[in-house]
Amino acid sequence: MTTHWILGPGAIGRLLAHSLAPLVDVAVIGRRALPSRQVLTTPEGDVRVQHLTSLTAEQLVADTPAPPAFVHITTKAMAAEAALSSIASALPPSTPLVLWQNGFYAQPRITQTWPGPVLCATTTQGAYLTGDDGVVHAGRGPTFVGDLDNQHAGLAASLAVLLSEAGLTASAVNDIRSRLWQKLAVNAAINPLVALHGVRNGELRGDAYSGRVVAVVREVAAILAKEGVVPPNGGEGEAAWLELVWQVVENTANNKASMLQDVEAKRLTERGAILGPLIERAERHGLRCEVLKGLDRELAQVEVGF
Ligand code: KPL
Repeated sequence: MTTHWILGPGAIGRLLAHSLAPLVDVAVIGRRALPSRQVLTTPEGDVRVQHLTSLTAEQLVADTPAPPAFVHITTKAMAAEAALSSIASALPPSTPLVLWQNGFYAQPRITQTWPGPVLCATTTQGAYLTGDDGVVHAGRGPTFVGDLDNQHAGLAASLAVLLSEAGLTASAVNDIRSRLWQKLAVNAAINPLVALHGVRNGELRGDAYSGRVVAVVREVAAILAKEGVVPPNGGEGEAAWLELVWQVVENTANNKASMLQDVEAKRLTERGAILGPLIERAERHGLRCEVLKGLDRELAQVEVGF
C-alpha cells in the first residue's frame, strides 16, 4: 500500500483521512496528536468509526519513516509553508505535494520553492469539526486537481482517480490557476462581509448587504480581467462574476462561512490569502480597490482583539 501524509488535521484534512484510509496507508500530522479513534458523520447522517494514525510533526521526523507517495497540506493558507518546513527533513525533495488551501497565496510560493511536483486542489466538499475526534461531512461537491505550470497531468490524473475511488469526486484539470482564482473571487465577495457582520451567507441577498457584494465584485472583476482570468461559466465581465457569487450565496445560504467560523473562534482569518493577492494585483496594475482595502483593514482590526 502507498502512504499518504495529511498535514493539518482540520475538517478537510480529517475528511480526506477518513475517505482515503480504506484504500491507502494514512497518517494525520498536526501540532498535537489526535485520539486514534475518529468518527465521521456522512452527509446522509451515517456514523463511521475508524482508527487513524495521528502524529505530531516532531514524532514523525524522529521516527524516520519510509517516504510517502503524497503529502496533502490541509492547513490554513497562511500556515502551509511553516507546516511543510516542520516535516521537510523527513521528505525526499521529489515527494509530490497536494495543496488544499483557499486563496492564491501558498500555491505560487510553494510551487516556486519545492523541488518536487506540487499539485493544487480546490474543493466544494463541505465539512466541519465537532471536536478532537469528530468531523461532519456536511455536503458533497466536486474537487479539481492540477498544477500551476501544467507539468504533472499524469500525477494529477492518478490522484483524481484515487480521490474519486475514495468517494470524493475529483477531476484532473489543466486550468487550476483560473479555478483557484474563481474560488478566491467567491470567497472575497462572501467571507469578509459575513465574518465582519456575523451573518450566514444567505443574508447577503438582503438590502443591508447586497450593494456591498456588488461593490466587491466590481473591483474583483476588474482585477481578474487584468490578470487574464476568464470570467466563469462562459459569461462576460462583472455580470458573470456576480452571477457566480449569487449562485454560491444561494447554494450555501445556511452556511456559516469559514471566515465567520474563524472570527467566532478568535482565530486569525485567511484575509491575507484571499484579499491580499487581489490587493497586491490591483496595485501592480494601477487599479483602485478601496472596497477590498477597507474590508482588509476592518478584518485586521477585528484580529487585533484575538
Ligand atoms: O468557501 C466558502 C467558505 O466558507 O470559505 C463559501 C463558498 C463562502 C461557503 O461558505
